[in-house]
Amino acid sequence: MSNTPFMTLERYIVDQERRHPEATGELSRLLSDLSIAAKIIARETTKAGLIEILGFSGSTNVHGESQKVLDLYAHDMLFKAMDHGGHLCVMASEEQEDIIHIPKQHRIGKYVLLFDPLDGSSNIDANVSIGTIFSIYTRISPDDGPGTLEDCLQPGYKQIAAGYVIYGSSTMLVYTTGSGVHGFTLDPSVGEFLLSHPNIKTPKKGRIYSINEGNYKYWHPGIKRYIKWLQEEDQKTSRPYSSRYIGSMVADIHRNLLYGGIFLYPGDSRNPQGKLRLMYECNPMAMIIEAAGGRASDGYKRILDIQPTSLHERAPIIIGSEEDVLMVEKFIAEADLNNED
Ligand code: AHM
Ligand code: MG
Repeated sequence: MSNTPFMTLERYIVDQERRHPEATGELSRLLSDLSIAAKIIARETTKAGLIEILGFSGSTNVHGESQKVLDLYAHDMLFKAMDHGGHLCVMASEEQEDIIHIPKQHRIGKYVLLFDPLDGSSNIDANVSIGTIFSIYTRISPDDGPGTLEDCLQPGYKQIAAGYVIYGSSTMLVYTTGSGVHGFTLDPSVGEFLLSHPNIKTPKKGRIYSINEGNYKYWHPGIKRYIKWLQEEDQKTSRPYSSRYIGSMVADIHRNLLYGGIFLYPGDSRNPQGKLRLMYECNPMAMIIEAAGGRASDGYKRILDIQPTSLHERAPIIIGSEEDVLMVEKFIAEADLNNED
């Protein structure tokens, strides 16, 4: 018999709350609502390959079209699961340009929810893992009115919780409220998330690097030199590293969280701010990785310290095992010092 306690996500959340008598239970209910949306999205993503066969989309059978349907489905599902709980004052989604207000008929709460409903969705047709990412803040606007853009534009260090759901060979929900990162695996037969990865700690140093090497030509010289350095042989520093790149941020970072390693989506000469969105992708992942003992930076400063100025802004990101991220920062600083290009 295994020693792992039988712990559903619901029970875990309630237990955590009991340890903090000052907690009102609102955040717990919010997380619980999120987990329901995650279960429904998981159910739909596992049916993705059947869309054409069963005609679920009701429209064309073009591959790109069915991915878009699922993206929007996930966005709608999260909105519908979260709009009426009374915990939120405003939401924002990678799929929608403006902030999302809570419908007038529902109670307004003190929390702010930002989410990327289906990250890595270009991978759906190839049956590759994708994910939902979420980020939670406490509102800063007066609590007698609707939430505002300013509530959404808070720096990442102000997040009070963050997490992701990975839809892979199994569905997992991983979240943190700042102390400890906890992973729950969905048992599809009973429809419950069960604690499978308590208190995840990421190794201080890994042996895996994840980056889109097709962009090599456009990288900063420090990144170029760092990646070449990783490929050299040196037993003392466990080089060469292995290269693993799925092209699905949640999946790449989830693997590196468990095994150790580094994920990079740097800025480059074509896209100085990189590709990934600060509010929906970089900040929540940075909070999780830091809570697991790792590090997340844009090459110069901590991701969580960036002051956002717009909802959909992008940021370069270097994230993972602490020693590996520090090493990239060192390569970048050296290249800048020597004026390399
Ligand atoms: P998306 O939000 O449109 O799905 O794009 C984000 C995804 C990330 O999951 C992944 O890390 C990245 O795009 C991959 O980009 P690229 O194909 O340029 O390597
Ligand atoms: Mg995304």
